Amino acid sequence: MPDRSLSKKLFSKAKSIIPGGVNSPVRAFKNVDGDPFFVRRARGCHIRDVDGNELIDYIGTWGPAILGHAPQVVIDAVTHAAKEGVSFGAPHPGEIEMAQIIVDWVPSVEKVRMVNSGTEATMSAIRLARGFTGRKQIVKFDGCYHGHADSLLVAAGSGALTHGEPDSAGVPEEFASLTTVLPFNKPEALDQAFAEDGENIAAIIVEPYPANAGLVFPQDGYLQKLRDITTKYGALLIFDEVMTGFRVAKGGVQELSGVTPDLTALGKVIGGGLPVGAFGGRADIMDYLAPNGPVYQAGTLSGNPLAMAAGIAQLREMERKNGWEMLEENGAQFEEGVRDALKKHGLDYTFNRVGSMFCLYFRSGEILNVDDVKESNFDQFRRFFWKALDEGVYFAPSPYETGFMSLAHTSDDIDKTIEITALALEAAIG
Ligand code: KE4
Repeated sequence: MPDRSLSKKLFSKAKSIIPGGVNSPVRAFKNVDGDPFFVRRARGCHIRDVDGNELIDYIGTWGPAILGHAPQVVIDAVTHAAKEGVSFGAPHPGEIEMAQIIVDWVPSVEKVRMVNSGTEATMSAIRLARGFTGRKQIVKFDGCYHGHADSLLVAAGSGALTHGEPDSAGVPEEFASLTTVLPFNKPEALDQAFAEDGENIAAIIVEPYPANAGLVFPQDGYLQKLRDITTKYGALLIFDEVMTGFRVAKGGVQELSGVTPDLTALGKVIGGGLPVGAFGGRADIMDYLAPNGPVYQAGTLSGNPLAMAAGIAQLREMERKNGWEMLEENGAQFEEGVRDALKKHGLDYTFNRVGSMFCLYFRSGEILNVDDVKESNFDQFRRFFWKALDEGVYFAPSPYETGFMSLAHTSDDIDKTIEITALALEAAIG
């Protein structure tokens, strides 16, 4: 059993001055009934905690570390940029270079605005959609997470298609009622919602591959259905590609699926680990944003030179190495090993993967949406998580999260992970 005594001491201190001891809830390990470790250092695919325990990391700071932690190209770029200044609050060339990459790589994006988080990106995209269409209602899907803006912290209403109810204290029901929450992968629910309310719907926002309920895939034709029904009713389609953007493909899910949204929210990978988000799309919609148009949106640190330098360095390195091919190779090696381990234990559990994103569900059968995820065996998941961690592999501390691989995961790291995954499965099933 690894020594985590210093982490425990730090966590106790942290809890006295930081709510829950963390700056983001998922880090508190509540979903696995334990205390988090504290990180001393992260390089490549490895994390070292403050007690000196080495871990192979499959979270990658929730997606940004696509090259691995602290890649040299990012360190060099940030170091160089910092010598010129760390924040200007004024336009600088790095913003144009970043915008050009996004416009060139992401099919839907003709113009883009930088922000400082995925939440800001989706929140701003929603406001822009409402401003552009003059409509109020937003449609989202149960199990999809788009950050913590009030309009998006909304749970499915009591009735199947009633307007949403707050999913957090502090969100007024008046706000929540302007968000309709539907089940994902249920086209009939879409038809009914739009038949009843279509002329009031400003936009659908969707994670095209929902990755906050594990990793869920749209059934054939479902994304096209979202595209068709929003076009038919004059609503906008917003893809939240904060997780999938630049990861599942150079141009994200919209490149893989051929379905082009009107707006796209981005984040994580484009910051190289520094705080960044972005939202972009059709020029005629984006030009509704201040200072051109009537929809206000702003940010002191938006387009920050260090964050731009980090993101540009990371994206250019992915392009130079054709990183997406390598991520697919890594992912395929890992998937083969996990499926072998499952077979050895006589388990037909569902393992979903796209490129370097994956989720092992502790249940069998197709996962269509979050209702299916709720049928998983969470006790087995928790035993699996802790045994893997004790043996040196850090998987997501929640059954509702997706795992991430990076270019820094070597074949040996993956083989070692597969051995540990087999041990963790043994512990899971007892
Ligand atoms: P941030 O505001 O956390 O940068 O991004 C919000 C967001 C938006 N859209 C999607 C699809 C997301 O997955 C996220 C945030 N992802 C979570 C992990 N599932 C971040 C981890 C955390 O909350 O600490």
